[in-house]
Amino acid sequence: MAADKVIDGYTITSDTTDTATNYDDDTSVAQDVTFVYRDTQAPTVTTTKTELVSSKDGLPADEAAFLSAVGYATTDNQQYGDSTVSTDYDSVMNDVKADGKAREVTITVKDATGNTTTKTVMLTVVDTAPVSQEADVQTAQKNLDDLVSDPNASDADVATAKEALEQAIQDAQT
Ligand SMILES: [Ca+2]
Repeated sequence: MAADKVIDGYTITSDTTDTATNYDDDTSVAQDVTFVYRDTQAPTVTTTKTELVSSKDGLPADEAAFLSAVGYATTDNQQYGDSTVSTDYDSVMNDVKADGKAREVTITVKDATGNTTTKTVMLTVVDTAPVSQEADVQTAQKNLDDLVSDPNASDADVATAKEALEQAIQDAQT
């Protein structure tokens, strides 16, 4: 049998700590069997938000704040070793701040074996310049940004707050 060959139709589930299990039905020919623990199951990654909408000033300050704001969670089957999470939030945030265009932030989770799962969250900003000092704009901006840090803010509430801010900006400019 070829090394590491997967046998179609077979799934071995083992909960044993035996060190001397005998798989040899022919005592005249020794059979050496090596068990290799190989986790092939990638982690799960979930977020409560698929899009994070914010004013430029209301963007989460760092990766940890971003992950909290989008309700990030992960699970994995592996009992030995922890999964690690990384994102490109910092660079994406800087790009979005620079030109105001929405971009995807990619969240990557890698388990201890190296299996990875990614999930993206759209990062969308509303630029309040050049009317950011107008009272109505500031009020609408605060209403939107208060929802940024709430991972359970509903899409409908965020959409309403975004539209209200865009309207306040438009009104201030005319
Ligand atoms: Ca795993």
